[in-house]
Amino acid sequence: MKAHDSSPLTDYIEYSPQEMLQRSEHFYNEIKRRHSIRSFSDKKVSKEIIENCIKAAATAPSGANHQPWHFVAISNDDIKKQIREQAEVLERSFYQGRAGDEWLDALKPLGTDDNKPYLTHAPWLIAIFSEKKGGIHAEDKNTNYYVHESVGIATGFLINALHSSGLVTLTHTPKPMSFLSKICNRGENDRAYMLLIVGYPADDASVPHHAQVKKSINEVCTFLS
Ligand code: IYR
Repeated sequence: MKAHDSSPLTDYIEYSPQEMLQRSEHFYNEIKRRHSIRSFSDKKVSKEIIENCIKAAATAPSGANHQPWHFVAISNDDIKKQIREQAEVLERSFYQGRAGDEWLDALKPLGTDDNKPYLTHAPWLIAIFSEKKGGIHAEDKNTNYYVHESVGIATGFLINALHSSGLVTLTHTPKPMSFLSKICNRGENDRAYMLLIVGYPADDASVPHHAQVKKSINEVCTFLS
């Protein structure tokens, strides 16, 4: 490698192969309990928990370490109401024809429709934005690289952090999402990537059977050994 400033890796922990196997099994068992939830309780969640999860998300790898993301964490009732109203307008046109028959058929087993009560019931909405220009310092305006991949990885970290904290989430992508930039006061450089709904499940929360069908390891993975 070419000369560059660095410091020794001091926080790596090497586990024995046996412990590694146990940890990998444990992680799998934990993450497979994550489900997309569409019925939320209005029970409050502290800002500190959300902040820690966003701090975890923001450790994700990114193109040239530019960290091309911004998170807007919303617990304000008026703002949640605005988001719900505007999202439901878009969802109505989606379900009334814009989606097309094939897409609507694919969604039938999930039971979704244009009503999005969780947008006002859940204690937190986290709007995730990707940034076209940026850099390692927040004020930089250089080109960002692999923006979609980077923000996708950070979003995965965030979902995992929230799940590990004991919360449930829903990934929501009303289309087009530009209304979120306006409500959240994000400028031209930011593009809404996803809206995460975060909180406790309602007592009657359920998981569609369709969402429980997971492909087997042989279907999703090929080992070339
Ligand atoms: N955004 C719509 C539709 C929707 C689309 C997909 I692809 C899903 O996996 C689930 C829903 C909605 O939220 O209802």
